Amino acid sequence: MARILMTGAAGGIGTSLRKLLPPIYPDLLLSDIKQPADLGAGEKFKAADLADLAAVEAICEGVDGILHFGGYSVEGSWDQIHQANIIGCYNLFEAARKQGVKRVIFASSNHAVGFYPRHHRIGTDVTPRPDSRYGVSKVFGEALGALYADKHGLKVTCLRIGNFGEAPLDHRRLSIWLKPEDLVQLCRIGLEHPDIHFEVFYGASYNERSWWDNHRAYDFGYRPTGRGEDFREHAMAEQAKLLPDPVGDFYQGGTFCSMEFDGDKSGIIDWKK
Ligand code: 15L
Repeated sequence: MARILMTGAAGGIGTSLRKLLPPIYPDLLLSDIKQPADLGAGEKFKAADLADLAAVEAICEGVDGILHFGGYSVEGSWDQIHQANIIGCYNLFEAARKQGVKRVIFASSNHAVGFYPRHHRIGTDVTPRPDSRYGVSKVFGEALGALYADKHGLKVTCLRIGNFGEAPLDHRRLSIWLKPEDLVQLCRIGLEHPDIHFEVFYGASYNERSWWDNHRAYDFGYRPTGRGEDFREHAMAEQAKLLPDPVGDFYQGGTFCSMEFDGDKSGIIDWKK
C-alpha cells in the first residue's frame, strides 16, 4: 500500500483533499508548518517547516509519493516567497531524492504564465511569463521538477492550478476553474500512471472559455467532471461587483498582473470600451 505525503494540509486545497483522498490512499501522512485545528483522530500528521531541510527529510521517510501543496499560495514579499517557495521547494525535492521517494506532484500555478493575454491560447510548452514573485517561484518549482526527473529519475508531475474551489468565483475564474474531484483525478495520474517521467498539466476542469490547451492531461486519461459554464450566472453576478481593472482584465493572471504594475499599457485593449 502506497504511503502518500501531502504538504500544505492546513491550506485551502489541503483541507479539501484531506476529505477526498483517504478512500483512495488510506496511508496518508499530512504535513504543514502547524497542525490543522480540526485534525481528526484517524488522521496522521507531522509538522515541518519547509525551509528546514532536516525537518522535510523527516516527513519524507518511508514515503512513496508526495503531493506538494505546501508553501506560500499568493503573492508575498520576496522574503516570504524565498523561504517558503524557493528554499522550501528545493528542500522538498532534495529530501524526496535522499529518501528514495518515487513520485512528486508539484502544485504549480497559472501565475507561472499569467502575463499571457486572455486572447492567446497556450499549451504547457510555452515560455514562462510569470505575473508575480509567486509566479516566478512556480516557474522555479517546475524547473526543479524537470531537473530531479531528468537527473535523478524522480517521476514528477507539475499541475498549473487555475482556481480551485466548489464553483468559479468571477468572470476570469470561469476560464480557469478546477473542481476538487478533478484535482484528485490529476493527482492520481501523477501518482499512478506508468508513463509519467516529467509532465506539466493545467489544473483546470472542463471550462468552455479555457485559455489553455490541456491535451497532454487528456492523453494520460484525464476526464474532468466540472464544467465552469454551469455556474455562469453566479460568476457574472459576482464579477459585476468588482471594479474595472484594465491590466488585470486583459491578462490571464488577473489582479496578480495589475498589482504593482507600472509597465507599458499601450498594448492593452480595454474590451469593455
Ligand atoms: C493561485 O495560484 C492562488 O493560489 C489562488 O489563491 C488563486 O489566486 C488562484 O491562483 C487564481 O488565479 O485565481
